[in-house]
Amino acid sequence: MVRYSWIVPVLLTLPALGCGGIQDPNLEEAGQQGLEQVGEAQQALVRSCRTDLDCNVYANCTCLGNVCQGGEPELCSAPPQRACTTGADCRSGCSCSGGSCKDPGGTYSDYCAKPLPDAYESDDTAQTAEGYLGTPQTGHTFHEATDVDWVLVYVASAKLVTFETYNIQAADTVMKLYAYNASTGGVGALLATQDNKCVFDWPYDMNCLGSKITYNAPAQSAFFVRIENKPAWAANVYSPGAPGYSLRIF
Ligand SMILES: [Ca+2]
Ligand SMILES: [Ca+2]
Ligand SMILES: [Ca+2]
Repeated sequence: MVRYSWIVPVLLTLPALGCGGIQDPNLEEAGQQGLEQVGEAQQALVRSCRTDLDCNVYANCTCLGNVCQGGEPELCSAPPQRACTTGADCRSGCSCSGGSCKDPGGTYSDYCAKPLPDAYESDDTAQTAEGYLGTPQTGHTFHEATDVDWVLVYVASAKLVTFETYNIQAADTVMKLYAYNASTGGVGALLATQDNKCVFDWPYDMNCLGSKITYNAPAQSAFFVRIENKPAWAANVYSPGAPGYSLRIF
């Protein structure tokens, strides 16, 4: 009996391990479950990427092997917080607090981190297309990964018309040109589709990822132009500058 007298004091000094604790009948199983939970949590923290811009650049995270890495997982998995000075800098339903856009509960959210829609939104359908008024439309953005932009243009006299996206900012536009159906007021035939206006090869010029269509337009005709961002990744809609382009029709 004497030789086991040290056991009780040692047990009393161990930290409490919670319900079950050291008496858990199946420690191995419990440990495995804990490991899986940690794995799931880590998996949820991984943010996939194609470029550094898809990662939280404010936390010095970079895109390595299509995963944001380089700092704390919690930081590199999160999009950068959207900086603001007033609530007007934030999305609807978000507020400006401590210099960044937060949700109504005062915490970070993906939605609040995204940039505001551009001045032409909402223009996601032909029915809500923005009219082209004769001067270039600058400052278009893809504020959401799913954003598409529709523009309606009227051509008074017959001419060879050029439809072009330019000033490409981290975007890769694809343009579709549709006839305007005068009898329905909606979308007519698809006339042309164009991705890159020049070969995107060394020396790399982002503007080659813009699109350009030329079309012989008859007098008093109208056209819908649909522009989308080719990358299907959520990507750099979170970046300080959303993917962007300008549109000119001449
Ligand atoms: Ca847009
Ligand atoms: Ca849009
Ligand atoms: Ca393109």
